[in-house]
Amino acid sequence: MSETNQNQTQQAQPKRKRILSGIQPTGTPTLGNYVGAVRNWALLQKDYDCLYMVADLHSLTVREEPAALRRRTRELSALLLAAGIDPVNSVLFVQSHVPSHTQLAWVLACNTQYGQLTRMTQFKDKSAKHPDNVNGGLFTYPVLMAADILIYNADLVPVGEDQTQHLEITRDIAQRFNNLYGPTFTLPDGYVPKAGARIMSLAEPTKKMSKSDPNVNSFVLMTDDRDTIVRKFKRAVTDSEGSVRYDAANKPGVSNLMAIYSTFTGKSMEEIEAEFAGKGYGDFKLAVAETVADALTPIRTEYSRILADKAYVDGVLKDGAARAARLADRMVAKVYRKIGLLQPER
Ligand code: AQP
Repeated sequence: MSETNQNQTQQAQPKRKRILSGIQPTGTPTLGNYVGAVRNWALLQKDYDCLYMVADLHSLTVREEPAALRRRTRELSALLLAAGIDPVNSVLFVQSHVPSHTQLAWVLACNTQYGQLTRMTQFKDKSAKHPDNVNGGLFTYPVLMAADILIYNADLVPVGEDQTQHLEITRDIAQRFNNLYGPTFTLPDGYVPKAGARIMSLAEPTKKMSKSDPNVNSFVLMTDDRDTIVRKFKRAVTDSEGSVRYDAANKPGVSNLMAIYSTFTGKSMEEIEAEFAGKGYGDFKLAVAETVADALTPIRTEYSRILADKAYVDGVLKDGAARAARLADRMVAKVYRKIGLLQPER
């Protein structure tokens, strides 16, 4: 192909939209994190420019043991690589390795109203959950999240229901800033993945499955082995009716297991009901457990291999931070200029 033709082909390709998403190193990711986030992250790489962040600064809103936080940050990075995040085509980085996030967060905090932050339901929920540590970071968390997104001019942010309010405040902050200082930030949209059921706790199926839940039987970890997965599903809370039937309001336990099974098999609820008609919960739970174990086992094997190569993981994170910082630093310089901070001599 001639150079002119090649240039024309390149120009004809529409610019790919940019996605930013993060996960906190507050524990080993669960089946919920996998279905709701990580699995989709791997799939999105085909169609979008993706930046994926281990949100270590966000995790500080809850008290963390320093050595555990450090270890989990590397483990989580290795797990994301094992689950298919491609560090060449996507940017995988640790939030605190790109200091511009906190620089922008301060500027945005000065452009965010106290009243708006007090309306965040997650702040109210998390304050109730940790009444002994209702810290300022918990309150201003949405501002840091806004900075994470706006600093890259992300077009799309994959969000669960619990994060839609934070995306709204991000858009508000961006809009207000743009009105005051001229067009600066892209207003991001939420991205609802095609497959992304909300996975509930196996012990209390009206509560979402969470990696920081103190009850180890409430979750399946992405790194659990087959025996552990089977044992946890066998213990999953169901009901006394004994029939596999989807009814989220009255049979939350069974319905959650059906949602998990459906996610991995692609079967509809009707097909699952037909498959297990006349069978007990024992058979059903075993089938769900085996299906989940089949999906997670290759990731677990790859995870052990990658984690053993500490230099590789750290190298990926170093490269990711440098690539993210190139974009982020440019945005912070632009914002500083716009708001009137005197630029230092370079
Ligand atoms: N149960 C879930 N079902 C579906 N998706 C879920 N996510 C979390 N739990 C479920 C999605 O995982 C992504 C990363 O989450 P996070 O680590 O940033 O924080 P989180 O949502 O608070 O997740 P956890 O596991 O509940 O963490 P802790 O226990 O620390 O609070 C998000 O995209 C989230 O939607």
